[in-house]
Amino acid sequence: LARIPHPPHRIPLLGDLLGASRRTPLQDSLRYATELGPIFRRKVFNREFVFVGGAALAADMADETRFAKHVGLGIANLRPVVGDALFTAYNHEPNWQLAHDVLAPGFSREAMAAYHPMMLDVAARLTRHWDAELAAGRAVDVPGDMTKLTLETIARTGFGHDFGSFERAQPHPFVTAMVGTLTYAQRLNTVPSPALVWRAARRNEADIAFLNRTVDDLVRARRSAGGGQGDLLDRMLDTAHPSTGERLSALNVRRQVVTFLVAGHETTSGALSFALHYLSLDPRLAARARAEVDRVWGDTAMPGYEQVAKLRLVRRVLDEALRLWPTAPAFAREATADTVLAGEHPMRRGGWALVLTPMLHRDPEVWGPHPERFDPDRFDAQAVRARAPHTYKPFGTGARACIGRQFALHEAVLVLGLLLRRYELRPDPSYRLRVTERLTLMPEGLRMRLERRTRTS
Ligand code: MNH
Repeated sequence: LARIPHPPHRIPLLGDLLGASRRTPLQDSLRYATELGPIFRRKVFNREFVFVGGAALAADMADETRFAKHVGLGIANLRPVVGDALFTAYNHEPNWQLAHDVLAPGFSREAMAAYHPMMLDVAARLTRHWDAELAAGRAVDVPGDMTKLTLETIARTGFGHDFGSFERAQPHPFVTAMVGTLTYAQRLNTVPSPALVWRAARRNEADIAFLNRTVDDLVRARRSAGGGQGDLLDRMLDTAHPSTGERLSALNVRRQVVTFLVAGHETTSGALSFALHYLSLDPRLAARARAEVDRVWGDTAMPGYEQVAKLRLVRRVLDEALRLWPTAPAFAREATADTVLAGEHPMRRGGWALVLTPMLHRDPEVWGPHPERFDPDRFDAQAVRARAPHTYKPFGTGARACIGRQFALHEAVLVLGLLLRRYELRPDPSYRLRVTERLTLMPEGLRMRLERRTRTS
């Protein structure tokens, strides 16, 4: 450990807490990474954490024969909420493999093609809302509306449920409770729990109870309806493991539903918001992307499932937004046996480090001298082929990588295509990107004006 640099002004007891912000721990760590290099440590009270932002180190940690997911920090803080559900399960917990095998077919091509018409339906609710805002001369609340869209999409496709988000002036209380638990879980990293005021802990318990109640109602409704159309919830309730015949317990189903409702919308909402931010700042890029949508989709009101993946530039815009702001901005890896990281740093079995994805995605060795520049052409086929493996990880890595990746990409490309085809995006000239953190990243206060598009071609 001694060879790993740390911030210069360590105070006894508090460690490197000085100058650290409780609200933006990730962006703090990014600042440290710039000063301290590709690997560094931070001490918070008596706990020492190792952070990795360099591409060579992160690539070594992607080696599944020596490293695996580590459930620590923010993720471990979510265990009281979702226990051994897919995202928060320890590698050795049997419910991980069980749920993974039962739920993976819910993300197959065939499953995705069945979700597609529902995704179009939810997107139409967004454009109706945006048309109304436009007609009223109002700017739109981008992250707020993207959250409505993505929550309705996962609720509808996965669980046959409608939260009615677009019919509400305020976010659905499910979202408020979710933001509460995510924020609380993040705060537990930077403040030791005894110092947390009793009220925050109580509030968190109330939030968890609300999430559980919402989900229990939803599950009860499905059971009394005698099943749905073969969605994720049907899989959770009725599908036995293909080889062991085992089923998810009722408690585990509840934890999976909460997991999927949260993991299935919060990060996609941020990704769409960042992409729209960069598109609004670059009218020439937006015009190129729009021309692609016109060329591939024409005037088809309902682009088909197959038409979505054909929007190559729109997809690159999304990839590039997730490069600069991977909305699940870190993942932890632990050594599965004593090993030496990158031939340099000895690690004991169980020792772990946090990979800071936004740093990895800015390593000049990989991304060149101007990594801050937004440039979707970094993802054209030739550039991708030329890049070293394990240098782009917005969806994590290995066996525990994101199960919803294709779902998120399909939904986001579809929606960006529909929005580009319908509107011109006018940024608020006074807006400066500010990123809020609640384990995930979101552009704070992003509003923009719309114009109905007049087709020129
Ligand atoms: Mn998702 C795991 C990022 C969309 C459900 N997701 C992960 C991980 C990252 C991630 C990173 C790995 C975390 C870790 O190693 O500790 N996920 C994203 C991003 C988007 C996203 C950036 C959108 C953009 N995720 C989705 C969607 C769903 C989903 C959509 C569900 C519909 N993700 C999951 C689940 C896991 C996960 C479930 C846990 C998988 C496992 O451990 O087996």
